[in-house]
Amino acid sequence: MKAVIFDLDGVITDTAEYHFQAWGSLAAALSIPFDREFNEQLKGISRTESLDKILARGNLSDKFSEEGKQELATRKNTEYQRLISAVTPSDILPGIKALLTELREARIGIALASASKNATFILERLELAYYFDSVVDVTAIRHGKPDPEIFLTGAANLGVQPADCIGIEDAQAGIQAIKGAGMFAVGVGTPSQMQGADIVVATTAELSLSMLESHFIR
Ligand code: B16
Ligand code: MG
Repeated sequence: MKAVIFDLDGVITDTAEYHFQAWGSLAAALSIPFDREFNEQLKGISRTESLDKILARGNLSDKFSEEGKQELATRKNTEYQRLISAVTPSDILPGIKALLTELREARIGIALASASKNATFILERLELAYYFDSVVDVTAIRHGKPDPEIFLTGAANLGVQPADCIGIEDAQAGIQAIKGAGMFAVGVGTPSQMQGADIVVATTAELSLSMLESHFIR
């Protein structure tokens, strides 16, 4: 194992909850039903793809021009940025800071593969930017999760082979992307939400260097 490539939302910090709240406000304003089960489908996918799924659910896909959709996406992002502006290092999920410290000490590469255009801002708010050898620039990625491109780019940025990497994800689309990249996939959540993962942990508190090394198979 030469590198660990992390998802952000739902793995390093629970900004997944803020995405849920921000989309929930927009859906309510448009009278579109929105719940946690449906929200699972939005995890790991881009802002515009998320909006398309929400509008389709409300049968409103044809009601908005591209400009109108852009305006809705900006509205959601403004609310999301308001919520994440209050993020502090106390919002780092359990076990993550200790794992990052162990990985650095062991000189194992660390990359971030987040679909979020707000990822760098959030890492800075969490005071974790220092740990990352690479933060994949999502604006340069042509195909989002479940396509493996973002994880393959993370491995390339670190100069390691995909087979030597572990990817950690909380979304089904993310697990698919890790496996498509030929990496070992660690899922955070319930086994039913993490189909295809090589191992699943219920919470990030279970993650550590020794735990990852004991399960890792190339
Ligand atoms: P933004 P991840 C993803 O982050 C979220 O899971 C997903 O819900 C969100 O739509 C996407 O980022 C884009 O985020 O609107 O901030 O650009 O899980 O890949 O770290
Ligand atoms: Mg995620």
